[in-house]
Amino acid sequence: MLTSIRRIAVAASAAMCVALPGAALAQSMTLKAADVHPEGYPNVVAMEHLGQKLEKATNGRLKLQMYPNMVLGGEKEMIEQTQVGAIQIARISLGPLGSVVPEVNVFNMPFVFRDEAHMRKVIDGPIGDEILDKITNSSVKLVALGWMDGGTRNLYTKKPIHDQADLKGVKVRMMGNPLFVDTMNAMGGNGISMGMNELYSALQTGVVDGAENNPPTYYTQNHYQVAPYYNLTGHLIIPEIFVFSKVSWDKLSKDDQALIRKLSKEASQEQRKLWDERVADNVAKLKAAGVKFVEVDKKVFYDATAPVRAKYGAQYADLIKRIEAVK
Ligand code: BDP
Repeated sequence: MLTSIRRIAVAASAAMCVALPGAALAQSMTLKAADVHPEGYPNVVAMEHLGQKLEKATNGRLKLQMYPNMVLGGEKEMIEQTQVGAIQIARISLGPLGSVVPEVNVFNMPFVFRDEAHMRKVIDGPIGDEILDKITNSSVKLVALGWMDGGTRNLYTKKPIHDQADLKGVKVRMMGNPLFVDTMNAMGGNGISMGMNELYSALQTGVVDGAENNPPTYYTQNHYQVAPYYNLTGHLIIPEIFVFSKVSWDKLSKDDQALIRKLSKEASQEQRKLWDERVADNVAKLKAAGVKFVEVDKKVFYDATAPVRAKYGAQYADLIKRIEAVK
């Protein structure tokens, strides 16, 4: 008897939840998602799949419209548009985000991760969650939803590079964040900060002599055609992230927010799988196209960038110890 009364009470309160607050807050929305990468790139594919699942789960009430290939600008512009709610989801590198949320710069420091496996362990664990929360709890009006893989960034130029002396006078494009300009200057070159949307023509016209990125970006953006030496400096291993506009997030019901969070986890996992496949494929294509992969003694650049870690790392000393302790 008691049990059945309890059951009725539970059922009634559950029904009310659906009928009252849930229904009242159920928003219809088409989420604009932006990425600098083109269709078919792992990050773009994973985000499109998130959108398809979201549309299905909400019977079309929430949809996602993808704006790939820098059509909404570089990442600086994307961040700004997301902050004001003109874009709902921006998939960006943590690099430019570090200029607006300095707390995340700990991951943007040269050689902060031993290798990609180390980076993955860190972002998958409590430290990764803490950094996401730092973004969400900061004043920048962004909700950090999840990580994506960005592999290892290597230096590409018109001539082989082995040490600081080889980089003398070489202008290298870096992502928009003073930390990266300092990093390149410490490595021996001249760091020049610019968005990826300006880079191809800058390489062609000689405004810069080279840049640095992971194999899929280097290949996909055709930069290897202009700068065919891929020097394995491995100086930066920067995770990527996707963030939601806080202005738009606050318009969603708790249930919709929870659904988007769940699908975000799945998107991160899917991207990682696609990423590994893409790296292998694009490295093979770069080799077939005649790109020279130059072996570099990383220690040379690790030592050269010590002053950058000293300058930026002091404020994250404890966190850096915890990152190093992740095995
Ligand atoms: C790529 C990242 C992208 C950045 C780009 C860059 O995926 O988010 O915008 O590097 O260098 O690896 O700007």
